[in-house]
Amino acid sequence: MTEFTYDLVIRGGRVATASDVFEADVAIFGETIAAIGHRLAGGRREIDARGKLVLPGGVDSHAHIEQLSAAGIVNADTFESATVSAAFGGTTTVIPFAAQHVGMKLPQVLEEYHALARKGAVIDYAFHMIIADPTRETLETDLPRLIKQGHGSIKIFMTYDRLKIEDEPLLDILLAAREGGAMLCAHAENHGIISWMVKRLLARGYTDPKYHAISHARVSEAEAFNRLIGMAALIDQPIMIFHVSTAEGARVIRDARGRGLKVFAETCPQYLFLTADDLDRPGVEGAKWMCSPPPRRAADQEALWQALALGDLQTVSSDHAPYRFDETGKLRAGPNPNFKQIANGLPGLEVRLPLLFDAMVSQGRLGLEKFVELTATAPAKIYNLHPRKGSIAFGADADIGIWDPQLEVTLSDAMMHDLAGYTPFAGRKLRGWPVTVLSRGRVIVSDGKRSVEAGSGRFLARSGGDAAKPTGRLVPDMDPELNFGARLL
Ligand code: DUC
Ligand code: ZN
Ligand code: ZN
Repeated sequence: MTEFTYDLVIRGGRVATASDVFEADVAIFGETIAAIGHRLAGGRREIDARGKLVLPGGVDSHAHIEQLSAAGIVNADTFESATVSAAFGGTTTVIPFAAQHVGMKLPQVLEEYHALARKGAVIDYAFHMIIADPTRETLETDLPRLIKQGHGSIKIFMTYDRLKIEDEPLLDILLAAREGGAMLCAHAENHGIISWMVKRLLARGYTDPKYHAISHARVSEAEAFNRLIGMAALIDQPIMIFHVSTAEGARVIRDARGRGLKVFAETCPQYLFLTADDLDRPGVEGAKWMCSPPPRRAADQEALWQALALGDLQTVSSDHAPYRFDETGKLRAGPNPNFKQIANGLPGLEVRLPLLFDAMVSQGRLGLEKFVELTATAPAKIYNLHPRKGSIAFGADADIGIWDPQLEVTLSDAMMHDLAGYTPFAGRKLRGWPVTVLSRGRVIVSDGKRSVEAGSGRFLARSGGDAAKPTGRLVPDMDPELNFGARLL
């Protein structure tokens, strides 16, 4: 009888991390990477990866799954469909949301989302906790306990009628995050500017989806970023600014980071590959391209690429938020809704990595190591999932995408595995595709076939980690040495 040293050996591929690319065999024992080297001993199963790239599975740190959204409806996907679609696109870790709405108790919210994920998820997951009702019970009793139980990040919205947090409670939440050691993530847009623009556009009969993009005036982003950064600096609380869409927004972040503030930020494929012109289609078809913030201009795309290159933005997430183009989703208010009646969001878990691979590796923009960094290693580090997730390293979970860098794929609605029924990127021809995907050593997708059970994904308990640690530098107003001795933190 043959004795095998490893359970699986991926042989002869080019391995990439955020810092290096090298030829090696990768051996897996159980759920983790047991060896990386040349001529490794045999595995019970072997995968010939010659001519292929062996990359860490993607970490998508911003996705709305089976979630009660700002529009008051649940996204099109289940945890099963969303995570299967993620797996087909090479993503093996996802951080969706457990969304509190006004009147809801946070522990119960968490329980419900955990139950959904336990039943459906096929890849590993953590949760960001959305806080929309910052009562004393939520902030003083529930939140500290839930953070300790492994929910190391909080999300707030500065806009949306149902969810928005005003400045004063936002300071309370920043302080609660600081005390619990959690990261504070934000959807930062100025609510007043957007509402004012919406009312005037609708009153003048500008109702088509393309006016959604106009209603989110560019200044609404930079203004909210500045205000949030100022409040976070007052509390000395690290923040993550979600879905940066404008050149001005990226500049605000660059300036804050230049001043030594712990401000992290992401953008998404829709801001790198789409523009507001994509919403300009006959009838309400443009609804399929409606998200908030909206896609902007070609010059913003360039500014965002530059911000990624410089490190001003550290990650690219999908902001997957799928709604069907029918009466259950985008057309819930009827066949001819005005833009304000249309749910915001795009499906994107499956195409995030292939779109970025094509641009960054096949077309050469920023290169393979940076692709790995932005899509896997950096989000794993920021959300304290590294070194278990986000890299190919000894002892890491064997979450791996084996990519055929030459495979050409034309994106189509029919090939998607989520339940949105369309992709806003249909028709794009991409080079490079993940042909085999492993999660904790299990092959979960291979040559277009799924081989994983619903509910086999695991919850990743995590604290806020290093990224969420305050700098320890207090602004004068908060520093007892400089504010007549008042202790406010
Ligand atoms: N905007 C959000 O704020 N969340 C989900 C998707 C979107 O477009
Ligand atoms: Zn958002
Ligand atoms: Zn979002």
